[in-house]
Amino acid sequence: MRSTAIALLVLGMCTMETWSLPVRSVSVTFPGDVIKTMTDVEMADKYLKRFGYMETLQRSGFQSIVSTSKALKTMQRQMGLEETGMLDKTTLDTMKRPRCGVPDIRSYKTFDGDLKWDHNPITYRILNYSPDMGASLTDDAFARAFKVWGDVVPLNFTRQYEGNADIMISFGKANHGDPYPFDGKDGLLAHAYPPGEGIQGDAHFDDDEFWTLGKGTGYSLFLVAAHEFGHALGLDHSSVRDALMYPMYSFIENFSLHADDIEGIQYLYGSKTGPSPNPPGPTPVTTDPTEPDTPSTTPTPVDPGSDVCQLTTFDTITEIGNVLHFFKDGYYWNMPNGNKAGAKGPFAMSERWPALPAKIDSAFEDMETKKMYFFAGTRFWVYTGKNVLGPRSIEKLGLPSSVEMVEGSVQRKNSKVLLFNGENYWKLDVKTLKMDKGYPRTTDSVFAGVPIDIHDVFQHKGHLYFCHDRFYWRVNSRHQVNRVGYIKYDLLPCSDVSGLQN
Ligand SMILES: [Ca+2]
Ligand SMILES: [Ca+2]
Ligand SMILES: [Zn+2]
Ligand SMILES: [Zn+2]
Repeated sequence: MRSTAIALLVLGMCTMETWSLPVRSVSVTFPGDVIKTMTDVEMADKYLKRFGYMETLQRSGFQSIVSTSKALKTMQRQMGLEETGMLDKTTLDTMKRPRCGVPDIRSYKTFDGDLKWDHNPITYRILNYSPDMGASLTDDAFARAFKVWGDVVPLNFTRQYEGNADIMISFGKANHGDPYPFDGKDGLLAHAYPPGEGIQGDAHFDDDEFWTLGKGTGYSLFLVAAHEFGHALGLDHSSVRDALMYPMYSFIENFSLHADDIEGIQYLYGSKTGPSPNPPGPTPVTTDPTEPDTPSTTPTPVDPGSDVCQLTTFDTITEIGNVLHFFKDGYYWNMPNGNKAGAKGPFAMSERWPALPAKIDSAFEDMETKKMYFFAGTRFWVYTGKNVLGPRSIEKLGLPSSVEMVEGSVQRKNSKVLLFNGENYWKLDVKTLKMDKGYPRTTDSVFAGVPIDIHDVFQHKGHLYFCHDRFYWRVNSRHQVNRVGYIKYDLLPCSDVSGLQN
């Protein structure tokens, strides 16, 4: 019975392929290119067939108009739009939004029996990684995505590092080894197969997308994975707009499952019983600023004997002599490039820079003069070797009195230093200590995609790094975010995986 269902399912999904046979004189090369040359009607036709709203049989004339209108109404109902049966603007716009590649209407739905896993724990394996996110951040996103479901049903998920797992997770572009190619940037983001043997249960992510934590630019790997794992556990798309299983992507910062998702998964697997009755509530998401900038009123002194990997955030990070330095509560560590043994330290700041307070907000080294600039609150200090100037008020640099701290300072070319505060940044000429005209500018208008609530900015190996909570957003020379990751696991050689949940 099960194998029949799977065979039919595969058949049903394969029909998706028929539309891409050259119906007209459209040459199928890259799906993204095809879309550009298609008219809206053709695009809609393709969409309705691809996502299961319309048979792929070619009809003509009146019959075709009737079936298209009916399919449009079904699609509009599914998406929570007004059921006009017409290809209106709202419907077209909805069709153009990024979404999951799994059809909304599946042809095997009429068969008895639900596709679900008959064993527990369910195993998964991560076959490869996207270049956009650090491996540990990716591992963490997938683990959290499984936990979303594991919190409400009696299922456990075990990661496997080799061999065949129930849910094989991979990133791929365009043709990636199954009959449902991805389509370049945007459009289809990912797809997953319902439970079963072989490719069933597997989840594929389009590696032409930019995968991130979802704040700012890119798609949240966690949210898309949580949705796809819903399919991998046997769920279909929901027509409830706020449900995780709604087919369209939208970013939610404080994610929690919708009652519709919980009802769906508990219908398949029952509700969670036992000693820890986790009420369906907000699932902790590490993109939350769970550790907002600790103000200096509550300093947490670091035990000098302690390991840098026990820390989650730093007061500031900066390169001194091309070596990254990590500052926290009066101590600092440095991380020589390629030092496998780990960070050196902690060293007491008071020995090297005795004039400084324990908690600094920002620092940079002037590349030309090798002077060190430190910022704490509204004051700054300049160290030339052992000699110190300051503290002086940051207002002297031309910052308005409303600026209470410099959260990030980074030197660029020609003695120009960018000073960051809140959503803004200024450009300082470090030779004249005068501010350039035309500032402040809003940070995200220039560095698109970095979060607005950054608490540190530094430069490392030619890239800018914007920090928020434990994470960094790396920006290339064209001001584009090209990687997101954990500071601890990418810039420090920490490997304590348990720390991921802290
Ligand atoms: Ca599988
Ligand atoms: Ca895509
Ligand atoms: Zn989906
Ligand atoms: Zn695939």
